[in-house]
Amino acid sequence: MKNLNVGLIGGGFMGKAHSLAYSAMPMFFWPAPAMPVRHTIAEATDDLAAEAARRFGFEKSTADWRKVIEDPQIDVVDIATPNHLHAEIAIAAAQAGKHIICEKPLARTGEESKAMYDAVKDAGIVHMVAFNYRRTPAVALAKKYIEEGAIGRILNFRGTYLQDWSADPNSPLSWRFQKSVAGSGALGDIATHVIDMARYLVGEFASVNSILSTWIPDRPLQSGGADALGNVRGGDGPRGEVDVDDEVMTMVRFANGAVGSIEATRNGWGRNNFITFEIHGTEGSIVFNYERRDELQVCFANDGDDRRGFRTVYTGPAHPYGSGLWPIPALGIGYGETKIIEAHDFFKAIAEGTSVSPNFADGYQTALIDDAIVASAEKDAWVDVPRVAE
Ligand code: NAI
Ligand code: SOE
Repeated sequence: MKNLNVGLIGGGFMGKAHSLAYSAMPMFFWPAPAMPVRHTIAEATDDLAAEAARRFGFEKSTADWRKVIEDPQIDVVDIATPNHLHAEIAIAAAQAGKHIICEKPLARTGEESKAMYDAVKDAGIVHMVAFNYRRTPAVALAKKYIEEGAIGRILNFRGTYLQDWSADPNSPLSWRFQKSVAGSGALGDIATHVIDMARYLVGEFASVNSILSTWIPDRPLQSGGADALGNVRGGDGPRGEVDVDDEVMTMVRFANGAVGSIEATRNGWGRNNFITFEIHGTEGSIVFNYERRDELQVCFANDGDDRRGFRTVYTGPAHPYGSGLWPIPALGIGYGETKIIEAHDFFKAIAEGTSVSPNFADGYQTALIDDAIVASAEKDAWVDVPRVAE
């Protein structure tokens, strides 16, 4: 079992989640495909980097992410910074021959995403984009049922991602509200997770017809780079313009003939991490709600007329990733577990010299869908989605 040295760039929310995954992955999945070694962490300043190294268990720290890329001892570069840095770091890491896991959205635009995809293809390294929600066991179980034909041909996908952490106008103007940093708002930040699951479960998007809305046009300026996700409030000080969307709604035509809708907002009071989908097929239906993520609701048309209805399957050892997780269904799958599974599958691909999904091709395809949604909202019309060339 090989040791692989990780250089993690960004020690915020995702720095924490990824560090936890590297330490816990071998405890869940044993024998591990390879042992992640928390080698170097990069942060925006020396102090932040040193603190992050101590907190997250890294041997070394730096305020210059380029040092991570240049270090011949680093095998894996993990990009957990705000979105505007993803492309520059990933392209440099690919050119240095490092395996890369990059947080979502892959980049701010389709154009940036293409440059990243081209760089990893040329480098021949293992690459992954961190759409971790498809690794929730219940979502992977939905995929298994669909592939087995349990709900027949898919007719319709209805997906949501609803949150309320920025519904307060005094929630600050963090990097997530700045187009130059984030690229887009709820679209790139959260709708992309549902787009990823829709591609995973239903298939490629053919065209979209969309509405983007910005409900809160300005917010209090904040000091410091990290986004506290609404857990601090600005005061009466200066405010700055929000130049991204707060909400996205889109209708979807899938290439296989299915239709669908996706809605995402960060202004839905009372909603926290309300990622849901309902899928109707010719032979049954599947419903998932991340806020009850141990559960998958299923209804099969061939159940007798007198017993047809939704029933609940609690994921456990009999289901995807079950052998590595907890021994009894409904003990509780958490956000951390999705990241542990993600780390496992990424390290397995590196150890076996294979590829993993979702990868930069998937991240680029999702960015092309995002671009089409923006164009559709601007034109108030259906827009075709181009496909990433193989
Ligand atoms: P955050 O704001 O909590 O943390 C970002 C960190 O990056 C901050 O600590 C900041 O100081 C650091 N940073 C900024 N410039 C840097 C530089 N030049 N070098 C090194 N570090 C630098 O942000 P968060 O929530 O961790 O988001 C990071 C990325 O992860 C984003 O792309 C976001 O979209 C994605 N994300 C994905 C999630 C998922 O469920 N897959 C959940 C949350 C975020
Ligand atoms: C904020 O909307 C956020 O942290 C997103 O950036 C993540 O991708 C999502 O999983 C949780 O919410």
